[in-house]
This record gives sequence, structure tokens and C-alpha cells, in this order.
Amino acid sequence: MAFSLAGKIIWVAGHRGMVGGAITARLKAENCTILTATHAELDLTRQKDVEDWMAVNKPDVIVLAAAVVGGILANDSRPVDFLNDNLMIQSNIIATAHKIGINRLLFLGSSCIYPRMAPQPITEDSLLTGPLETTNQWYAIAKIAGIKLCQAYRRQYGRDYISAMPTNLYGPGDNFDVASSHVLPALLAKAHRSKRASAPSIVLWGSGKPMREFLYVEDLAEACVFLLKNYSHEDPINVGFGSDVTIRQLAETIADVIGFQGGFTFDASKPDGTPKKLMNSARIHALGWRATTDLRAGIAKTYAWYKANVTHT
Ligand code: GFB
Repeated sequence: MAFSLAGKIIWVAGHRGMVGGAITARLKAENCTILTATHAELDLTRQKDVEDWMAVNKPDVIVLAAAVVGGILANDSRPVDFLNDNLMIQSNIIATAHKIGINRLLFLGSSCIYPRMAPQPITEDSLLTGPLETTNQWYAIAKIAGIKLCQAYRRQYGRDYISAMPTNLYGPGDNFDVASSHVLPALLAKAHRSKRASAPSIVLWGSGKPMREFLYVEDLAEACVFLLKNYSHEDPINVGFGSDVTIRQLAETIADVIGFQGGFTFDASKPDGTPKKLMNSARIHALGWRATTDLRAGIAKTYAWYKANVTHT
């Protein structure tokens, strides 16, 4: 299957976010027209507004990267936002896409859709085979509903809607607010500030023992364009880096890149979350895509962006 993006009008929903921003930047290399809408122009949780905007702008292709996202604590403490807002955003866009005859859509999910204790590395077939990790069950349920909605439109109406499941992402444009962010930007910001203040140590949440797989967001953007051109199936497809590290190893790598020479302490009052979620990306590898940015290089690029753009620290 080869789908051409040439001459197409492509709407990147969520272009202000890290993922949507990277996909928008990558699409500029394609011979297509890119559509975006800011939150002030379009509130994606309002169905009528989404219908009106899409009827006027009529994209040929949609990349659905808009979502309420955050780290383990944000997920755990704002369940309504992660469940309800995400359900509304994705349902409004997917249902309207079908209603006005848009035949190609890429929905972005997350590795947290898979069961907490799924056999590792996690294959796409693990979906709905066991209980979810409780800290992000709200987000996971919303994302599973999005996958199922894409599958449903394929089955009932023959729509060519696909779903990609990225592993934990990081890169330029990430959220560096340590209260709500994911681990990598949080530790990068903490190490940067502690180095400046010559602080003796930084605090890691949980035990530092959970394992996570990290993919640089520009690699994900490359994968998304690749999948838009080459993938058409109702099964979600994993997009991973290929190996994982402990949170402690991640902290050591970040400290090394930044030049923070202090130590680490552990806050056991914060959750560890799932012990390990390494994805099996054999399907996308077989199609011809592979991640190219290793963790250290990706952290260095992200840190350069952080220093140039995050001015409040
Ligand atoms: O990235 P993270 O917030 O989310 O946390 P998840 C990963 C691991 O890093 C957990 C630990 O074990 C955290 O306890 N950690 C250590 C920290 N220090 C910190 C810190 O300063 N900040 C943060 N945030 N974590 C998310 C889901 O799960 O993964 C989302 O909640 C989404 O819904 C995302 O699926 C990809 O990897 O545990």
C-alpha cells in the first residue's frame, strides 16, 4: 500500500504540542498543504465548533495529535481531564471526519494502552488482554476508545483510519514543568537548575527502578509520515525505540549530558507506575522504519532546545 501525500491538505490537530509540532515540521518536507488551528480558533472539545471548522477547511488527511497529556502524577490527579477531554477531542474529530467524507486519518495513542503486566517486549496483540496500570488508566481507556473508533469506522464504513502507539516521547517543545511533566523533561529541568545552584542532589520520584523506553519526537514524526504513506490496517502499530533503561540510568545519562555532578535521592511517596513497558516494534521495522536518534544524542538536542527556549529557569 502506498498513499501519496503530494497535493493533499493535511490537518495536524494539536500542532502546538510537542508531537503535533514535530509532525508539522516534518510535513513541510512533503509536497502538501498543512492546516492548523490554535485553541483560541478552535476548541476541540466542542463538537459543533469542530464540525463547523472542518466543514469550512475540509482537509484530505488528518493527523490526530491533539490530547491532554502529562506525566504520572498529572495522570493520577486529573482523571476527568485525561478521560473526558480526550474522549471528546478524538470522538469529535473522528466522527466529523467520517461525516464530511475524509478518508485518511492517523490517530496517535500511547504505550500505556497495554496491560500493566503485558509480556515484554509488548506486541500489538497484547491490547485488552489484562488489567491496566492504575495511574494512567483514564488516559489509557480514552486512547483505547480512540483505537476502537478508528477500527469501527474501518469496519462499518471502509474508512482508512489508522492508529500508531508511540512509546514514551521526549524532545523540543516538551512540557518542562516538573509538577506535571513526564520524567525526562522533569529530570532535565531539575538537573539544569541544580547544576546552576550547585545543589548536592536532585529528587527522583519513586524507586528509580522502573524501566522505560524513550523515543525522540523527531523520530516519531518521521514514523508518522512513514505510516501515513505505507500503513493501512485496523490493528494499531507500535512505534518504539527498541531498548529501555531504568529511571536511575536515565537520570545518570541526563546528569552526564548536562554536567550535573551531584547525586540522587528518591521520594518514595511518589508512584513508580508500571514496572516496565518496552514495546515490540517488529511490525513497523518490517515495513521499513527504525528510530535513528539514540538516547544520549536526543537528550543533548533536547537540552540545547531547552536552554534556548525555556527562559524562566
Ligand atoms: O514519565 P512518567 O511521568 O510517566 O514517569 P509513565 C516515569 C517514571 O519516572 C515513573 C519516575 O516511575 C516515575 O515515578 N520519575 C522519577 C519521575 N522522577 C520523576 C519526576 O521528577 N517526574 C516524573 N514525571 N516522573 C506516563 C503515563 O506514564 O507515560 C502517560 O502516565 C503516558 O499517560 C506516558 O502514557 C507515555 O511512563 O509512568
